[in-house]
Amino acid sequence: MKIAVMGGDGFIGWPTSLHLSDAGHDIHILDNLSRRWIDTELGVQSLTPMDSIQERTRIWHAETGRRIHFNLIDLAKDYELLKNWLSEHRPDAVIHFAEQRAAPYSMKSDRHKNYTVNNNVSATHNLLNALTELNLDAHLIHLGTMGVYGYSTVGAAIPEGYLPVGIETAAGATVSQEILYPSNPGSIYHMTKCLDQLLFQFYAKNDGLRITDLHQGIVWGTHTEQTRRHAQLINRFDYDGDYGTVLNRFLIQAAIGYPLTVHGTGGQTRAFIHIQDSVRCIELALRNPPPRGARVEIFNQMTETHRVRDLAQMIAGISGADIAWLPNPRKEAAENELIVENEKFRNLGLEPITLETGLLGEIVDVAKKFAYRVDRARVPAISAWTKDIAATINHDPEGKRLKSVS
Ligand code: USQ
Repeated sequence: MKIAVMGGDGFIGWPTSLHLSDAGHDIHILDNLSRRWIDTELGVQSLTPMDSIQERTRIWHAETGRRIHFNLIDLAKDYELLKNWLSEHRPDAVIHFAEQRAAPYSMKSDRHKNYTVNNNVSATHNLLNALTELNLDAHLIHLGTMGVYGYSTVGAAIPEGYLPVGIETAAGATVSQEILYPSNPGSIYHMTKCLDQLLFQFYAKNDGLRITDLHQGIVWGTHTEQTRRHAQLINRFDYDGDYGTVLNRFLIQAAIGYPLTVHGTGGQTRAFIHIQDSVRCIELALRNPPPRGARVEIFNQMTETHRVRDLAQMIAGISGADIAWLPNPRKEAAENELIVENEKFRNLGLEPITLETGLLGEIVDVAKKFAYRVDRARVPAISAWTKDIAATINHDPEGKRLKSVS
């Protein structure tokens, strides 16, 4: 299959490109390299040393004989370039990762809110618009988020996208329908993914586009089978307060002797998936497109749920790290339960990698190897969700803002 990977230079886009190239597909990355520019803006770098995209693809070719093509295109701004590329190449599938994906970054300032909304919504709409205009029947796979649902449950599992409801008619009868599960975003970033859902719903209905939306949990790990093959194929690995995600952050913190940064009581329960499973799920979705004219196919791309404090306590137990109970910079429920349905990927053959699988040690080893690259001052998460919360957050790095250490 000829596959366009939008955002193929990013944390999941790169291992996905390698995985699908390895499986024999013809991979074309379209990327504006914005993550690299954001690193420069924030003055942080990936824990792992990353080569340029051109160098990475050169190494992949030298290792495997397979080509991954790279095109510098900004989906949100270069509509004509995007349309011309799609028209010339007519891919069989398009995988869309080309969005700003960090909740804390999206909440940093009014400028970051504007950027995230403009970038994410325009990128998605430009893509849908171009596919429609070109009559291109490519299967579009989008990397969405579990965060579209919010995280609280009413004691029932969160279904895969659609909620069955009964609506009372004026005549007193009950009509059964399946509606998109009510959106409940917790950040500007998550809000853009909710808006994406509506764009997908419209274009599937109006133009018959074949769309799969993957509602993914928090990804942990860094290596996949292909990124392990050569030192220069290594994936990026974020540890900073904006782009680092909770479990990877805790593992890196444990490796460098930094107290584990639990926000609030750590009672937040979230869904998780290992990066190797993430790329496997994308391949499974690719093999199982919805038919033309069908509603958007939605999968919950997660394999287990955990409470933040349980993760911290588990990692502290393994590593001897301290836990820092910090004031929460986010506006989110202090405690929540989370039950999620994920039968669809399991029925397609996914055998999940779980926290017990023993890969935690591998991540700590990667972190120790590159610990010299960590700027400890960039570990705290200081992007506050509201002006009131911002006023209570002390920006002093390491320890000085800790409420208590246990
Ligand atoms: N948290 C801590 N300490 C930290 C970092 C985070 O306690 O040092 C807490 C946060 O307050 C939050 C939870 O851990 O309650 C998760 O935070 P996160 O930064 O790991 O994840 P999040 O901001 O939700 O975003 C990440 C990805 C995003 C993806 C989402 C999936 O950056 O692209 O969509 O996970 S989900 O969380 O299921 O919505």
